[in-house]
Amino acid sequence: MKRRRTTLLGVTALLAAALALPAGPAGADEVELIQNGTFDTSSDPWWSSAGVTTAVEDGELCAAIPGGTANRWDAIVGHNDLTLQAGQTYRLSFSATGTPADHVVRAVVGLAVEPYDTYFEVSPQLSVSGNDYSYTFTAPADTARGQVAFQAGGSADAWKMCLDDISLVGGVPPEEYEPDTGPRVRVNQVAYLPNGPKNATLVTEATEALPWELRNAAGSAVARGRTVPRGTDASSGQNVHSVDFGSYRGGGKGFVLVADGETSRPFDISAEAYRKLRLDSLKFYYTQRSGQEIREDLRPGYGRPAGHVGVEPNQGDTEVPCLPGVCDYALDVSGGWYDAGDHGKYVVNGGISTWELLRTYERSLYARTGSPGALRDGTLAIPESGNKVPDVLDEARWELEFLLRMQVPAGQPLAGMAHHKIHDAEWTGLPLMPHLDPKKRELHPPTTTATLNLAATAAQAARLYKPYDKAFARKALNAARTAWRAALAHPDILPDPDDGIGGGAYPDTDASDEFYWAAAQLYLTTGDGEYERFVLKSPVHTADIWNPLGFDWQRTAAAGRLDLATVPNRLPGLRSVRASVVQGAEKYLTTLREHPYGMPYAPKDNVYDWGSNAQILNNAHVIATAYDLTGERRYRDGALQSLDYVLGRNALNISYVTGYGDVTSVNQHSRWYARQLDPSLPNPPAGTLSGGPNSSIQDPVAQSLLRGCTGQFCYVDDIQSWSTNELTINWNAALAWMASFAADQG
Ligand code: 9MR
Repeated sequence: MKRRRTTLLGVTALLAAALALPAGPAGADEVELIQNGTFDTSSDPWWSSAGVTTAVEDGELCAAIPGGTANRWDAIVGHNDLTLQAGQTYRLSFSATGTPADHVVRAVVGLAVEPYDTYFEVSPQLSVSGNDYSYTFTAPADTARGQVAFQAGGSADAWKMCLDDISLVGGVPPEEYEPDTGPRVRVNQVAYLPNGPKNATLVTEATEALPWELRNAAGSAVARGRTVPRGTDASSGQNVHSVDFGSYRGGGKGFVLVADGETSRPFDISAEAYRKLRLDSLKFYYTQRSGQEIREDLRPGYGRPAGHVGVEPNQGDTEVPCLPGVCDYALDVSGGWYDAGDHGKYVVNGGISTWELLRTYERSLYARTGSPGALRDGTLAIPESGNKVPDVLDEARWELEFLLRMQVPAGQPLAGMAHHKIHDAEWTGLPLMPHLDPKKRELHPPTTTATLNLAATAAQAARLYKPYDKAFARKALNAARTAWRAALAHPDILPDPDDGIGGGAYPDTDASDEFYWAAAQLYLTTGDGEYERFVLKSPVHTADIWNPLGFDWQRTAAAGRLDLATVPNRLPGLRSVRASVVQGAEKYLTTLREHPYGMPYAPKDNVYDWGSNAQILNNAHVIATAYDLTGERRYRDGALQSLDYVLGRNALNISYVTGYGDVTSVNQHSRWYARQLDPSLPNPPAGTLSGGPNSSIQDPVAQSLLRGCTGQFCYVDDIQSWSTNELTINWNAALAWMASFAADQG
């Protein structure tokens, strides 16, 4: 041990509050697991990986890290044979220096043996003068083969890392995580529309109405009123009041709302931000593209080489075999969008994402407030801009071409079906740029649900691309019809819920909603009696599909119903189809009115779903569609008000859209927007939605910080919290549709 004066950096800002808490109950049961973390005379039992030389220097363990390695785990200093207990809380602490400065070390506690599970990890950037680091986590499993490892590879140049006072203590009290939620007046931190609803929430102990004041950028009060006490909000556990300042019709930037001695974060009253968000939320897709270089001139700060085109170390998506025993051909399944923060590409999920983007475009053609020009050629700064095709269609086509490639070729068993997904044979760590992913890529078995996702979106594409590319429209329609017939012939080949190694499973136990969706799209495009009869006979057609959670990649009936209600067609009983959408909207409006945070989401038992932000936006989408159908203002206002929640009017006082609001999500789980792990990488681009609160907290970071969390609080903006803070193509599609709707109301 060397004596040094350092600052305790703690776990980054997010745990700062916890560190300020008094020490736990006497620490009597605390047990040190590390043998020799002080390096007074020797480095035993620490080991280092090949290429790393270590020496004890001045009471520290110093390691010469070679340059020119690709991954963090290419240069390791570690300690094995640790026994960890599931559910037990541990504190990992150490001090470290890095010379030259700014190199990153990935400190991992996990399994020392296959499958090398990570129980906890953190990646601080080291300084020359050194810092002390301390973190608390809860072990998710029992093992006697645990390990602490400091992974220091992945740097072009050689550097030196010195470690000291390494400690792993068991039996510590669990972390008390207290998020910094800022001022108690909660507003949409981005913008309210001048002619739209304006609502806010005040968190307070007060039970009687309080005065509020709206102030403009100059600090003058421009409106006043009184709050409405709402009691305890179940979704947050807080006592709250609501504020309605909708009677104010002025506009401008930099307003604040003041109540109970607190001043909200600033916001605009303007439609401008929504016109920008409409485009940014759609621009998100270009940077998710696989199989193509991302051009720095089109996305400054986000340029990168093409991923998975067969250039080493990638194995490429141009000739991908099936999992052993599934098929004996290989397919070119290059292109498409990466699903999320991983490098997988899934037909189920690619489907709903493509549908919602195409519906954003189709709404612009038919809705009373639609503005087709807003999505015209040249709006999204993509390589196809300038080809006279609306950019949103060019972007969606990138995915559609991939979906078509996933179809089983004629002459093969299950011809016409679609493979469920293609992804790595094993999960990879973070960060990892797409072009550096070395893992084997594999096609997974065809499923009925994937096949119907293909049928639905290819049929929808056939009508929308016809004016621009007749040959592509024909090709898409043929593929859709083929897929439809294949699905009818194999109606119950459902995805294996356990097929989740190296990629998501996207399981589903019921394909009747996918059948309905595909039949509806085929009918809307062709008018054929076969599809019409199927739609009319399907029990899904008349079922109440408007459940509290809303629609998503697994619950796709709405993707049929909403289009039947809004895309011109002559289906018998069309009136009741439209009426059913309005009934759904009424349900969600009732939820919204009863909710002190003004959102159309109140899941059963307050269990927030994985990706709750998108569920909320999709419920708002249903309300907005009721406005498109009826022109009634309450639906328009309800849909707009729902956006407030996602943009800051929430218990955490955070905007879940990067770049939109004063305090926003920026560390969404992604292998390439991994700035939190590697400062040379960017955060996600502006207009990226985070999944948001998820009561089931499946990842270790959420499990160590959020155990026992209430609804809205089940979220942390940490890159390793993949169950609360990922980005995905389907969630951004929900944002894009709603942003486009809002922009049209300006
Ligand atoms: O969004 C998906 C969520 O609804 C599921 O509950 C979860 C577990 O199956 O998977 C989510 O999807 C992930 C997918 O499996 C892999 N890519 C990232 C997706 C977002 O987290």
